[in-house]
Amino acid sequence: MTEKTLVLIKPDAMIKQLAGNIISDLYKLNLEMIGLKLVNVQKELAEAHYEEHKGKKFYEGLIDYITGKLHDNENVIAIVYQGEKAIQKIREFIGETNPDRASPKSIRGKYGKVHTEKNNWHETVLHASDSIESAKREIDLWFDKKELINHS
Ligand code: 3AN
Repeated sequence: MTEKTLVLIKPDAMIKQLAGNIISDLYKLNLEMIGLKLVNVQKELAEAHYEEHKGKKFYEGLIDYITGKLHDNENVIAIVYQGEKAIQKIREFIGETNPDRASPKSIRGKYGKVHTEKNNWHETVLHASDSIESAKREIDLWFDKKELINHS
């Protein structure tokens, strides 16, 4: 089934200048890129994006992370991909949420980090939607319809 999904190249990846390598690797999944932009992430957007985690012990750290407070860089690259099994393909590519458990071949296995000194905060390099429903909600949050190619 053709799906759309949202990918965010997070502040840690941006500060480490990994964006080019990551996009290059993503081409290998044979998906179509239908939207891309650099976003200066404000608190409102971060809170809306991570609303399901509100109240969890890592929530405040997560908001600080995605708004760039932890890396002194609040810009992320947001990309929408479309294609057969796009959600599953990209989730496999990025690896498990905990970088210490992620496959060494995955992006989180290669570049992610668990900060034991900061309450086990997970530096996870990329965000990718985990279901059709969350992809729809997240794409609507991060993009205007007219910013996507061939939107329907
Ligand atoms: P994923 O990004 O794999 O979809 P979510 O949605 O459960 O994972 O979590 C969103 C983000 O919250 C993760 N990318 C990670 O940065 C952070 N996170 C999730 N679980 C934990 C945890 N147990 N401890 C610290 N940070 C976490």
